Amino acid sequence: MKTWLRASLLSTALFASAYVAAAPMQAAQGIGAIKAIDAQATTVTLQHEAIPALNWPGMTMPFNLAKPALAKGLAVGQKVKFDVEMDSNHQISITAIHPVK
Ligand SMILES: [Cu+2]
Repeated sequence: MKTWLRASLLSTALFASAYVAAAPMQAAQGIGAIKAIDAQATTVTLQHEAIPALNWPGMTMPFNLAKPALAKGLAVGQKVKFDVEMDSNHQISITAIHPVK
């Protein structure tokens, strides 16, 4: 009984760590247009094109900025290229964003 319990706990732990390993941070690149930048520069709203790496269609949505400094030099109406990261909790943030012609 004791051995069975230990084996069972061990396999549960192995399963849990395998699950975490199977859901690593996902990174992807996108292209979009800036629709809004909030006053604290914590989010930008982008009308983005499809992002196949994340299985996303094109849409307009707000993104968290990894840090407010990323909003420096950005303005509503600009076309931008951006990097997003999705962590294991499916929290998405922009880690880089630059205007493009
Ligand atoms: Cu989206």
